[in-house]
Amino acid sequence: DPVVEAKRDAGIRAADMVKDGMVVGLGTGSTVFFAMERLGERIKSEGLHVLGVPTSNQTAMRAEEYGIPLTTLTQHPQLDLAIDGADQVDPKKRMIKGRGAAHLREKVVADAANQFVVVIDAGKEVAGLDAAVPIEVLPFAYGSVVRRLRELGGEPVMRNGVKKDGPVISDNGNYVIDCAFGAVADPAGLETAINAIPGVLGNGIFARMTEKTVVIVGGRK
Ligand code: DER
Repeated sequence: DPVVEAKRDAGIRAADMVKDGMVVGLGTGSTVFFAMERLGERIKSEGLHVLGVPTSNQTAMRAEEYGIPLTTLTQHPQLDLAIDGADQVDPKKRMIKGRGAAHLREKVVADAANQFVVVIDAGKEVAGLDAAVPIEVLPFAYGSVVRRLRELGGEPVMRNGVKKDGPVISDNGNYVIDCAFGAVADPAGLETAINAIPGVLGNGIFARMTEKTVVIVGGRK
């Protein structure tokens, strides 16, 4: 499958940017897992010394499988780089993330990193961001947040489980809303406006870290 091969290529290239002794943010999703697999191989074959800060329970479990030692932001409040995937990336390296409902910790880890390495296949590249925005919401605040999102011009939809009835519960114990706004004309402005709503813990627009972002498109040098 050419998409899988592109994801693998991007992941390997990102993992090969890691230098001995680095502390690395580990994102969530199928593409970054290829980077983690490669890191595990490098630990075994080269004796690479690296520590990872995981952005989800799933990533923490994968890191254990691959033999990547883990640490925390308390131990390492600043990271050398973070490797993560994305759902949409525009020409200015602004992104929408959160398909995996891990975007709250992902943004914390990306913020803590000196460099943000995003690994994608070409299908994620868009001229303009227009995907529904994943938003992590305090369950207590669900009703009022829905109202505020509508006032912002959004169409909020609760993210329900597939193999679980009722709402998806994030690793942080919160709900996730997918909110469509159509074409997002001002990603940074919308990112801030959504986060200003009381009860919103975070959202999947990543528009404020483009300076330190490197995008690796699998299959393209
Ligand atoms: O949920 C997330 O933020 C993931 O990083 C997602 O955006 C990318 O997942 P993928 O690499 O499996 O497409």
